[in-house]
Amino acid sequence: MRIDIVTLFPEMFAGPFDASIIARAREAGVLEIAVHNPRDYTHDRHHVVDDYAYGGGPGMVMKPEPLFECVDAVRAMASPPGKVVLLTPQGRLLDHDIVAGLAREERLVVLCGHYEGVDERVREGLADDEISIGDYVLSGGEPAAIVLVDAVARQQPGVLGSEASLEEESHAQGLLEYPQYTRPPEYRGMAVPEVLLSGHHAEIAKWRRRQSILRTAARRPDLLARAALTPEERRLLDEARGGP
Ligand code: 6GU
Repeated sequence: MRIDIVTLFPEMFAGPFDASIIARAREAGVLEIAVHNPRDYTHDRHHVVDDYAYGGGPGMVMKPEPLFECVDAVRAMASPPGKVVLLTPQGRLLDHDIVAGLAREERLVVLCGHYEGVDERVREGLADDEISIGDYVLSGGEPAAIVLVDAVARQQPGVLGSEASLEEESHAQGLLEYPQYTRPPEYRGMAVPEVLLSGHHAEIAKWRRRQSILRTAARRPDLLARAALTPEERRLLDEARGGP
């Protein structure tokens, strides 16, 4: 998969893309990342990328021409042209299903918004999709692009140790992760649950599944509506809630 990032701050990506999972995906050849600056696609002496808002008001707006010209040039650098994703707090909220969908694309072009926003014609005539990473405002789309690239990179085949770990992961199942422990068996008076030390794999799997369900009910009840639970697991939940 190839991801092209269009940003006024290419330097923000140097660290994050050279470590951990993203670096591993790039080294494995399953992910190619290129970063581009729309400022390089201006034609005036001062390389102006923003301007005052028509109608007045505080803050600057990203001009359409550098973004359109940059994206045109970037799309011509490789094929397929790729879906253009605008990162904006007005986008649809990123979740596992959106990540899984984007991860199946052969190519993405990711636009990082800045200043008070981008000229509306960028949404209208350039963006195929608009995504937000949460209900708070970032200074720009760059941290969101790093989040998106990380989430998409770990879905690429061969990036995680085993393919099984992807399906087991939190959110892939619509549930939160079960509690994890490593050595020592007791630390500062806190003991590892006995079942995990028992070596009974079926019992361990049962305990983990139960913990996932109870933890999701306690912390993220909104997720449970969509989780695939057996009738028995639904009963466990009702019991935990003090229901029938
Ligand atoms: Cl994608 N961009 C900005 N600027 N703020 C955000 C965001 C994106 N997602 C959440 N807040």
